[in-house]
Amino acid sequence: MDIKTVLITGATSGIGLATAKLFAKEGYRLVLCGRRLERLEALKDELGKQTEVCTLNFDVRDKKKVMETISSLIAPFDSIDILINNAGNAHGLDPIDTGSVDDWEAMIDINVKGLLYVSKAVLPQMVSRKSGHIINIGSTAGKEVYPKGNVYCASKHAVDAINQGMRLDLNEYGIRVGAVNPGLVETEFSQVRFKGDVDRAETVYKGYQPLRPEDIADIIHFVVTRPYHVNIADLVVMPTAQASSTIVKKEL
Ligand code: NDP
Ligand code: 8X3
Repeated sequence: MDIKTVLITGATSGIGLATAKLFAKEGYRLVLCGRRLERLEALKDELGKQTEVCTLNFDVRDKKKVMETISSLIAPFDSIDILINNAGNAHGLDPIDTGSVDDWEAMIDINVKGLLYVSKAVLPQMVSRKSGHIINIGSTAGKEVYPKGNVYCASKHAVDAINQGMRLDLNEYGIRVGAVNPGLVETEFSQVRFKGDVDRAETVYKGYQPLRPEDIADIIHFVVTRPYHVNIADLVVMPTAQASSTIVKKEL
């Protein structure tokens, strides 16, 4: 059987981690990326018992390192069939007039520019093979703007536009491009957004059943296992308790 190679950014936590675990169980060859080296090493030990695993340690903001690291991949990891552009976070939840410029820059540099750097590093091989699959992890925040979401929502609207642009420009090469846009998923996302304030982060997911990262991993797996003529172009998924970014039925 032809073993497919999947590169996942942000594999050290949350959605990326759950996706790495599911894909390892399903026998995919994995290239797992993140900044936290100790987590990457632990993952390689754990998932390496199930499949071939290679880890890449870089900050997606570091353009040079992204390019060098991905181009240094050797066989059998050097031919990426599926790219999951997942790395990203929100930083802060503040009105536009008081928001931190550092937070704004982090979100634009990571969620938008980082996604572009990784894609730029992987795309030439997909184009020359005339096959491949890119899954961009967007968000409901890329579909609607909510109060104090300003720049995070802007970064995810950019991902939405990049997803559409990639699909248009890569159409002639037969490359599949699609986005998965989740609503509220309980991961380390809110801990990062609130700079380590675990209590505040927990309140985001209290009083209802949020999505679990495994729910998104299942969906990503469904997306990649469709026959090649089927491209799930843009998928939005929310917890049943969530109707929009601001309407969540909570029982507190
Ligand atoms: P987590 O905080 O649990 O995971 C974020 C992942 O991104 C980590 O593995 C982290 O790894 C990686 N990452 C963050 N910054 C960088 C960086 N500068 N360079 C490299 N890797 C980085 O959050 P989620 O799993 O929830 O988030 C994953 C994606 O899903 C994000 O794009 C997020 O916007 C999106 N999303 C999340 C939702 C949610 O409610 N949780 C809903 C909708 C979309 P490390 O720190 O080791 O580098
Ligand atoms: C994460 C979901 O609603 O916190 O993208 O922006 S939300």
